[in-house]
Order: sequence, then C-alpha cells, then structure tokens
Amino acid sequence: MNTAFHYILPLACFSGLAAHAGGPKQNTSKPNVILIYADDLGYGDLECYGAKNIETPHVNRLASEGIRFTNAHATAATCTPSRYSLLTGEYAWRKPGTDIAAGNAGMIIRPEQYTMADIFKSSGYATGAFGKWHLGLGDKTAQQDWNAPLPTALGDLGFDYSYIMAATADRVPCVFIENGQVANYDPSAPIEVSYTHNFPGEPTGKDNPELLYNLKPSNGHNMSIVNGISRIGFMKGGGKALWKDENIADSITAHAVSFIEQHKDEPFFMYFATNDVHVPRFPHDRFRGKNPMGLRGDAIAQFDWTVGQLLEALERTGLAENTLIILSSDNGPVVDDGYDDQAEKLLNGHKPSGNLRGGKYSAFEGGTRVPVIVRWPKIIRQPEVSDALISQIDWAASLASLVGARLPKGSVPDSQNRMNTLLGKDKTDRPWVIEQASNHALSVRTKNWKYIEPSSGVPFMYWGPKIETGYLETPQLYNMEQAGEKENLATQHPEKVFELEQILREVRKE
Ligand code: NG6
Ligand code: CA
Repeated sequence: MNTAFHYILPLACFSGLAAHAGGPKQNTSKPNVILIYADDLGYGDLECYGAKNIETPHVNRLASEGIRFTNAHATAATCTPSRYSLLTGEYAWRKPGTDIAAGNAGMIIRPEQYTMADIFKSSGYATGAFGKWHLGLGDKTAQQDWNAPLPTALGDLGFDYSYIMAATADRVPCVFIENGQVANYDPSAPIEVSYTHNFPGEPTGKDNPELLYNLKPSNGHNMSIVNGISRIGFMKGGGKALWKDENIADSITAHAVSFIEQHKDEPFFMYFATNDVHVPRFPHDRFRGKNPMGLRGDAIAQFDWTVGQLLEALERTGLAENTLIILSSDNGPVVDDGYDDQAEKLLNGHKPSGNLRGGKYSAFEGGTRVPVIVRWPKIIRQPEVSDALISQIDWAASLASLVGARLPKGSVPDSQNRMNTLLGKDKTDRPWVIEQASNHALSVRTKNWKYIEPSSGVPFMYWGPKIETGYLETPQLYNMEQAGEKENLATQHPEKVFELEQILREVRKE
C-alpha cells in the first residue's frame, strides 16, 4: 500500500535554492525547519480557525502568510502515539508500548530507529528539541536514576540539543531535562520518582488537600504536590531544579530562541513542542484575565505569544524568509482533563473542536482533526486555505525529500512524500488517512467517507472530559462530505464498509 515517493521534489526544484554559487554560503540555501507542536489544541481553538473569545494574532499572521489546512489529521487522539508516529513515520499502533507514557517510562523510540531528527542531521542540519517530550527516556521501563545522565536520551535519536519535559506538566518529574540530564540540577535535593509508591513523609493531593493552593484536581492527579499542584506519580527532591509552572512557556521559548540565534549561520531543524494547552493550565500572570475563557483561554494566548517570539527571533536574525514553519497539534481538545480550572464553565460559547464531533481520546474527528499551518515566505508566495486531506504521518518522508535525505531501508515505513501538498503547490488528497482513538480503535478517513472499526468502551466520557468517544461495537460509516459524523450509514452502504475495512486490513498487513 505504501505509495511513498510519488512526488519527488528535491530542494533544487524551488526557485532560488540552487542558485547560490558565488553568493552566500552554500548551506544557507537550505531552509530552516521549525515544527511547532501544540498540546491538546483543538480544531476550533485558534482565531484563524473560527475561535471566538480568544485572539491569536501571531498564529493568524502565520496563516495569512502561508497555507492553512482544513482537513489535516494527527495519527492518534492522544499524545504519545501521535508524537511517536510523527517522529518515526511509523504508525504507533504497530508498536506495543506507545500508549500515554508514564513520566519514568523508558525511551519508546529506540536509538536504532531513524527519526525525523536523524533525517535533518544526516543532511547537515543542527537539530534541537524543546518542550514536551512524553516519549520516555532512558533504557529501562521504570526506576530511572534522575541524578545522573540518563543512559539514552534525545542525543541518541538525532537531536544535537534538547531542553525538554520528560512527559507532561501533570506528570512527575517536574524538572527540565537538558541533553539527557536534569537541568539546573540541585545536588542538595536528589530526585526520586515512582509511579507505584509514595516516599515516606511526602505530601500528596489525596492526603493533604490543604496544601493545594494553585489548582485542585477534578479527576486523578492527586499524587505528589509540586508548586501547590498535585500530579500523576510520586516524586521527592528536585530543589531548585523544579520548574515553576507559570514559567514553563517562557523557559522553553527562551531556550528555543537562543538555539535560533546560535545556529543562524547554518541550517537548523527545531522540534518545538509546547506544554500549552495541556493541563495543569497555569500560564504566566501576564496572560491571565485577558479573555473571557479563564485559564484555558489564557493558555491559548500564551501559546500564541510563544509563536510570536519565535517569529520575532527569525526576523531579528534575518532568517524568516527561508524558514519553513509547520504549526499543528498532537490531538484534539479537552476542556476538563483532570483539574478544576473552570474551563468548562467559562467556555462562553467557544467550541474547542469547532463543529466536529468528539475531542481528545475520540475516534470521532474532534480527536484527530487538527489545525495545520505551513509558512515559508521564500517559497509560498500565495497564501491560501487548502482542503486537501493530509496526515502528520507523512511529514517525515516529506521533509526527507525536501532536504534530499537518503532514507535507510525500512525507515519511516508508513510515511509518504506529500511536500507539494504541504507547500500548497497542489491540493492532492491522500487516498486515506488512518487514525487511532485512545481505546486503539482505528478509523479510515478518505475525502468523502469515514469508517470507524468496531470497538468496546463507553460511548461518552461522562466524568471530567465529557467527550463523545465514537466507540461502538458495530461498524460506523459516515459521509463526511454531506453530513459529517452525524448519521451512521454502515447498514445502508455495506460495500463501502467492506472497501474501507479492506484498506485497514492491507495497511495492517493482515
Ligand atoms: C490522562 C490524564 C490526563 C492527561 C492524559 C494524557 C487523568 C485522569 N487523566 O490519563 O490528564 O494527562 O492522560 O494527555 O489522569 S496527553 O495529551 O499527554 O495524551
Ligand atoms: Ca496531547
């Protein structure tokens, strides 16, 4: 089924890219690439995608200078599998152990795998990763020693530099990891982490709710308390290395900006994964109270500010023209994801999924249809909106083709080169995209149809998230052109169900 390399489009195809003999240094013709990856940002959460109650001027600007996609898909409705697929070009459901990772999980992508970072590194790029990782670190599956360099980390996956959070802000350890070691390490406060037991004498949200002074949990999140917020998992120590939640965006942005400045004379690839708008939402004071949506809106505003800082750094260094920026999100939105931050009460008519059904975790479109904006001023001269069907699974092979990387046999196995579509040169639909819900149900989406395979699980997450899951024990078929995911037409169109099931069987290699 793999139709990779249909559209070969090497760097030299672009006007100006090969014409540098005698001009600036040859390598300056290679575009810098920045992948801005938001967390849980929904299809309807940006002003340029119709959001009300929130201003996102910097992202709007990207959209008005680039291609804004309206039918773009993440590969999964939760973080870890989505990021795994993005960075390896392999569907996460092929690999066991790619579900939402604990904060002390071993590194899920193994050093021998060829990653998006390897693609750039092998093509002479400086490579950096910033922000949320959530793909495990180290060799073992538990009991990492956080007081020493981790045995394996992003340096083994092609990243020259990394400044990351091991998992999420709601999971311990609450420290940044810089190049495989705790940043700003405090030897007077050794770090211990466990996902099975607490450490004697350490307070938890469950036993010491009186110590929660920033956010209280609404569901789970009642283990170790850091900065007055209880988290998933137990940790002890950290001292001055512990992050301050209100400074997370500032900190990862500052490190990314300095990476841009340091590498302004050579091509670089930056994987920039924000903590926003994942829980716990605890944005800096300067973003608070400026929109009617409370902390979730403030976190979106903080995300937008972050984008603005990167744009400003590119302009300051003279790199904006030849930098390809791709902005997207790892999965759909959730309003109450386990902290009592009033997000639901304050929506004020805002629809995080836009008009799509479901959200994060769902098999429905809200789980995986995400904003995608591509800007590259040097090449994209005509900003537009594209309704081409695209998937993040293809970005590894597309970017490899862009920079002329030679891919080792078997690498990025599910990824196809669709760079022309990403750059708005055509609007070719992918024949189908595959999406994974959090219960592992797979869907096949074509331009006109969507098939959701039978699976078990609750139809509605009636607790905090209050999300329609799209799980049903019988096949579902929706006509996406006509009615979206409103009416299940599986019994009316058995031949269509069969056809889409067949695609799934072939992709699964059953
Ligand atoms: C869930 C967490 C949720 C979030 C999610 C992962 C609870 C009750 N819910 O288990 O808060 O952390 O995992 O989100 O603990 S993701 O975007 O990283 O996939
Ligand atoms: Ca996420």
